[in-house]
Amino acid sequence: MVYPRFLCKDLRVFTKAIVRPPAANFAEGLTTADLGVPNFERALTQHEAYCAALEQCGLTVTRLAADPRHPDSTFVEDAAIFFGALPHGRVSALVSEPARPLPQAVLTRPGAPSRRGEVESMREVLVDFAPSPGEIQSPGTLDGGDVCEAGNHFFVGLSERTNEVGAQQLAELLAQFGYTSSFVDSRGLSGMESVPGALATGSHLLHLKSGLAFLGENRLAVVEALANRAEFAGYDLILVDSAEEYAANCVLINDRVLVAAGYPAFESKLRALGYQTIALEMSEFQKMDGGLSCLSLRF
Ligand code: CIR
Repeated sequence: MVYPRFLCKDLRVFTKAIVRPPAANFAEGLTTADLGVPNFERALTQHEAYCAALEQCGLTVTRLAADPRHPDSTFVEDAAIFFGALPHGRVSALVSEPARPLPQAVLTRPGAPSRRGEVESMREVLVDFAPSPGEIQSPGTLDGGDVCEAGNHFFVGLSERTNEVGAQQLAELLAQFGYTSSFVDSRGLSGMESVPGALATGSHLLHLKSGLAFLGENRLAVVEALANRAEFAGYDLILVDSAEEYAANCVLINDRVLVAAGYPAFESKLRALGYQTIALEMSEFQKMDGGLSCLSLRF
């Protein structure tokens, strides 16, 4: 039997997403990008288009209230991680068992002190979705942007935001649910060029998922700086051209892939492989070092 792409055994089926629109003081968040000050109205418009795309992918979207106490709080992905409750076997679960298990979640401990308060707001939100979340504890730090689910394996980036203690705590929590993990040290990467499509950070990856995305079917989109890592041996790599590095942060949701608009070579590669893409304008979030994945929690 041939299953549609979104029922492939290494893929999760997503039904919900949590987002938080940017607050009016969004430009006061952290950034290393030298791309100018974001325009708030344009950011709201881009965020609304992003939510519409999630709905187009079949997700029910919960929109939280904007939170001006935390200017980076629109990047909800960094405050929590969601994963399935069971080791996968998702196809058989879907085909034969209509009842779906509750999602599991972990509250993170963001590496940037200015973002730690976002977790307390997220704790209140999770009550409705994953009532007993695990939690990263001090001295561990971990940002959701460093956590890349690839079927029943997780790649966890060691970055300026995520330390070994936090990564190890997450690996232990995930192992309780049958997932394996490996760590990918993305600190000190260099060689990325300062061209418009290069990562906003210019010379380094803020998070692992700034340069890596899992696209199901054993495929990873990767920037050149990560392409030769032993951790990714055995995967089919879709290389993101150096002029289009920002596009690596794409998001597979059921049978579609959200991609940043303006990166035609990468989008063409995906389409040639049979993916249906939805291109979204991200300019205002890119100015704050944000990418597509960080604007939502999907489960
Ligand atoms: C920060 O520096 O924390 C935010 N301005 C951007 C976070 C982007 N998050 C992500 O890529 N997961």
